[in-house]
Amino acid sequence: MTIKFNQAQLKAYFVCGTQDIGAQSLEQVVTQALAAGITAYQFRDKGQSKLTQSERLALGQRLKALCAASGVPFIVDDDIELALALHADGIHVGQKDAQIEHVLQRVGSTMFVGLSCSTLSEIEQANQLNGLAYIGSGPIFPTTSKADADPVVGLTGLAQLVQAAQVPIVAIGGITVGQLPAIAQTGAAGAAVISMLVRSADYRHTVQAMRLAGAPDDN
Ligand code: TZP
Ligand code: MG
Repeated sequence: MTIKFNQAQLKAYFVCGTQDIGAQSLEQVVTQALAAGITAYQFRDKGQSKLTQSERLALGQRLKALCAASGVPFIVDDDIELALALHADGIHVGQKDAQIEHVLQRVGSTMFVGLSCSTLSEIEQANQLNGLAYIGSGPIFPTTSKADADPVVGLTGLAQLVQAAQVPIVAIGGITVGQLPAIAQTGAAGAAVISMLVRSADYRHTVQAMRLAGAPDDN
């Protein structure tokens, strides 16, 4: 059974692939993140990943099962075929990835769809789409986790994107615990992070800070 989208899932959105964690096990990292209370997990295995497609499929199956056991949506970055093979709950696509209209048409009835938008014109185009669940906007601050990241959006820029968008926005890129209140102030539904969590010495404390930022959720 797939997990349906709701906005509270954007509160503590963890993005991670093997390229982000050195020699650690991704299953162990995701297990810890789930135990700490993340509200969504995105399997983004790309860039410096050393996995073959069949290894990615096998690992993805195990990660999907871990998420399902915690009732947390499992979202695949970018790869429609992988998302379908894994019966993912959601797929996230960037502006440079597959055509969003095509993605919505192909998988929109079986999983929820998120799209990256970092400019007002991208938001305006996204507002024309039918069935988009959420938008990911960033990088809000400089990031070392994405080589081809767009120019920094900043907090003022984020607030403008949130104002313009017709679906909830999750902020991403260079977010630290200290910035969570300012992110929430923009009206963003939550934060999506790589480094803040994988470099944290205390996952529970970090995830709690994400969940407590902004309006209270119902968890
Ligand atoms: N998209 C925009 S910035 C980014 C992605 C995937 C990387 C976010 O990683 P970090 O470590 O939280 O800055
Ligand atoms: Mg992408």
